[in-house]
Amino acid sequence: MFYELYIRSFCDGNGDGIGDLVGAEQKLDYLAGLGIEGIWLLPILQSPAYHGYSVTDFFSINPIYGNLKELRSFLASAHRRDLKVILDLPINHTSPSHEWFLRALDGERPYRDWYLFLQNEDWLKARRHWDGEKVWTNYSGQWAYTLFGPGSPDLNYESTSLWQQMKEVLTFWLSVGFDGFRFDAAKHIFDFSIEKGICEYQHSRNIAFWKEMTSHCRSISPDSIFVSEVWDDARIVDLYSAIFGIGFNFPLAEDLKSAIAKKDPELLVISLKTDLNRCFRAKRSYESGLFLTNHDMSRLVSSMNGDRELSLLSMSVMLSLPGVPFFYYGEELGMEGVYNMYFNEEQLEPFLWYENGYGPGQTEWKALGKNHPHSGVSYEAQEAVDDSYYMRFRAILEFRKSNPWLRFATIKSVKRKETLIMLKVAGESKSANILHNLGTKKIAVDLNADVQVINGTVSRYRNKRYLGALASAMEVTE
Ligand code: ACG
Repeated sequence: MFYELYIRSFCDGNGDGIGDLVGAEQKLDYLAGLGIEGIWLLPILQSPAYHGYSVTDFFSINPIYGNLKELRSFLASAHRRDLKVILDLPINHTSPSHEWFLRALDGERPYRDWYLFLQNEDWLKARRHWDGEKVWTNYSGQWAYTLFGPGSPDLNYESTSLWQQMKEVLTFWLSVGFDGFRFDAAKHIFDFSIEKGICEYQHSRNIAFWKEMTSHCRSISPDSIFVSEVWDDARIVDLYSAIFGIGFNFPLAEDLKSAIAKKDPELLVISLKTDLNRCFRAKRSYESGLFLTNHDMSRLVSSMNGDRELSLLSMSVMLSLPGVPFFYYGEELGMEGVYNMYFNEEQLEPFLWYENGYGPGQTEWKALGKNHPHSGVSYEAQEAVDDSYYMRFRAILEFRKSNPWLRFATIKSVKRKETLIMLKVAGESKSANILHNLGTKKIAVDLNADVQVINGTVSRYRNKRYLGALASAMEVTE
C-alpha cells in the first residue's frame, strides 16, 4: 500500500505554515503506523506552482520544502521504517520560467528543439484531445505548444538530446535515494501530430520512450518501482502499465465509486467481468494500481455525497482486490473536498492534525474551506476513538496488511446475488470468498466460522450468518 503525500499540506517542520520535508520526516511513524509500504511524493522539484507540476529545475527541490540534505534524511528515515518512496516526476513539460524555455525563446540550441514552436498557422486550430481547449500559447510573439495550459509549455521529445537529458535527471534522483517514480502524464510525451497538425496520441512512440527510460533506471537500480499515470480507458491503461509494472487503474476507480454511490453492484460486477477482467487474471503483465481518489479528483467522502458509510465500503472493496493499493493523504480522516474546474482545489487542503486547527506541524498555507476546525474531522478528534471514521479506516487498512497475499492473487469469479458482490480469489497458497453488501439491509450469507470482517458487521441468527448493510467480509478457504 502506498500513501499519496502532498507535502505542502502535510506537516510544517519550520513554522512557516507550509508543509516540508522536515515535518514529513517527523510524521513517518504516523505513516508507518497506517500499515503502508510506501509513499508517493507529489512533485517536490523546484517550481513556482503550488502543485509542483511545472518544473523550473529538474535537479533541485523546491526550497520551500527543504534542501537536498533534508531530503536524504527523509529518505533514510523512511527506509529505516521499510517504507519505499517514489517521486512524482512531471517530465512532459516545464514551467515557462525554466531556463531551458527562456533560452529556447532566444533561439538557443539545443533548447529551441526541446519545445514545440508553431510551424504552421493551421496548427492553431488544434484542440485538446478530451475537452476542446486551445493548446497553443503566445509568449511575446512566439507560439509554443502548451497542452496543460500557458503555465507549462510541453517538452518536445522529437529531440534525442532531450532523451539523454532526462536520463540524467532519472539517474540523479535514483542516486539521491528514491525507490522509483510515478511518471506523470505518460500518454502525453508524443500527443501532437506534426504531420496532421492535430492533437493525437502516438501510443507506440510513447511506449518506446518509456521503455527506454524505465530500462535506463533498471540498469542503475534493478528494483526500481514505476507507476504510470494514464487516465484513459482500460485498453490504453493496459498498454502502458505493462511497461511500468504498476499502472493506475482509472477505470476501476470510476466504476467502483459509481457502483457504490448508486448502490448498484451490477455495475461493478459487469466491469470486473469485462473491461477490468484482464488486470486481475492469472496471466497479467502488470499490477493494478488500485485507488479511489487522487489530487485531481474530489475526495472520497465528497464523491459519496458526504456518506461516510459508503466511503468506508468503497475502501473495503478496493482493498479486497489484487494489486497495489494507493490512497490519498487525508482520506483516512474522511476529509472532504470537491474538485472543480475553477481551481479552488479544495482537495488539497491542509491535513487537519488538531481540532482547533492550530498546533505544532499544522500547515496553514490554504484556508480550511471544507474541513473545518471543531468539525470532528481532525486526527486529534478521531485518534483512539472507537468507531471514529479514522479508526474504522485503519481497521480496513489492517485487514489488507494482514492479507498481503491478496496483492498477487487472481480473481477466479465475480457474481452477484441481490445486493451482494461475491468474489472468489486465489493466491499461491490461499483462496478466499469475499463478500460485499452494497445494500442498506443485512443479508443472509454462506460464511463458515473463519470469517474476517473487513468493514461493518457479521451477525448470527439461529444457524444463519448475516452480512450487515454496507459491510464486507472474507472467508479464507486454504
Ligand atoms: C496529471 C497530474 C495533474 C497535472 C498534470 C500535468 C497531469 O495528475 O495534477 O496537472 O502535469 C488529463 C491528463 C492527465 C492529467 C489530468 C489532470 N493528470 O491525461 O495526465 O488531465 C479525460 C482525458 C484524460 C484527462 C482527464 C481529466 O482522457 O487525459 O487527464 O479527462 O481531465 C473516462 C475516460 C478518460 C477521461 C475520463 C474523465 O475515464 O476513459 O479518458 O479522461 O473519463 O473524463 C497539474 C495541475 C494543472 C496544471 C498542470 C500543469 O493540476 O492545473 O495545469 O499541472
